[in-house]
Amino acid sequence: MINTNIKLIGNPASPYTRKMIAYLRYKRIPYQVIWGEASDVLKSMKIDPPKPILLPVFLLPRDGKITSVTDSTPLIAEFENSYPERSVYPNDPPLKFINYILEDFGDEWCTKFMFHYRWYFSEDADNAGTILPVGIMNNISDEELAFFKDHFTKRQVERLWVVGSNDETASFIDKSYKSVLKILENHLKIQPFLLGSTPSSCDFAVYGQLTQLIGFDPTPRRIAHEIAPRVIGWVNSLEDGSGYEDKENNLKLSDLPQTIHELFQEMSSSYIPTMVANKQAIEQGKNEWEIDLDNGKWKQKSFPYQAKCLVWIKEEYEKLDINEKDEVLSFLKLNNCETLVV
Ligand SMILES: N[C@@H](CCC(=O)N[C@@H](CS)C(=O)NCC(=O)O)C(=O)O
Repeated sequence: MINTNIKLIGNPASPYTRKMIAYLRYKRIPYQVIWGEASDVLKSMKIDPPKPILLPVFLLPRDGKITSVTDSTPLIAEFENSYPERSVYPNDPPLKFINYILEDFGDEWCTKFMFHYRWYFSEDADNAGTILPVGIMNNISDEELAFFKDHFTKRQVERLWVVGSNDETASFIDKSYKSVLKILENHLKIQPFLLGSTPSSCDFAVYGQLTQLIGFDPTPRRIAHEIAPRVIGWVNSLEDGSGYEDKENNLKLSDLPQTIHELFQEMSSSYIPTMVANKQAIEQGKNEWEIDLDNGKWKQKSFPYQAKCLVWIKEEYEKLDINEKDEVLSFLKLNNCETLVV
């Protein structure tokens, strides 16, 4: 039998790996996960690594040859083309655009919660340092584990400032995490997924980060248990949505409940100003930047990838017709988010 399963290399503690596995399961696309250190796995398969090597790494045919590729959002877009059944995109173009923003919010802002809580407090860093190495190679000796724990922990703690987690931003990140959880908790009282009664790609993005925050790292897990039980239920079941009914998402942007407006209001004081400031810093050739936010200062290293995310958001916006743009712009303006597209 010819094996046509899609292969990916990942780590259970990688939020983007979890995003993509949950997506593939929901879509009922056959796949095989290779748990491992991507560079070693690729070397053993004689496949050139992607640049940079980020998780998960997919092995997909390109120009007739199996090639390593990364980046979850465009990969979902590619799979949606090849596997149109059980679409994770809303049919209404303005809502599809809102989904695109929320997917990016999950990938680029919620990941700051994840990285911060994983490595900022010693209890969490100790947990991650121990479990990360055994997550992909559990038959290592105590000495090897001690070596990898030390190596991983040092490397990641040193990189905290890259995502903007530091003593000045810690309480801002904590407030934003709690606020997002409370909004999602209220939202899930009204509908089962972010954009209606069927999962969209943004569900999988936010889900991916939350698998870690509520299932792996002790501090954010405790917080979620205190304030957001429905969010925990949502994450646990979205892990395998293969049995969810086939339903098209025919919701319109104008049907969105107040809770999604609240989520955008939260984003207007966190995700959006930091994405915009980061892009400006990149354009001005600055290596790092800082801005004043409502609840404190934000400081981080300039991140070229996130500047590109903003360009892609604008490209998606440009695909809308004039009436659709108007509708989206009124929604964004209502929630102070228009700087994302203007
Ligand atoms: N935009 C990428 C981000 C993937 C990503 O950042 N993956 C992390 C792990 S979850 C990674 O591989 N980081 C490399 C490192 O920490 O060295 C996506 O959506 O797939």
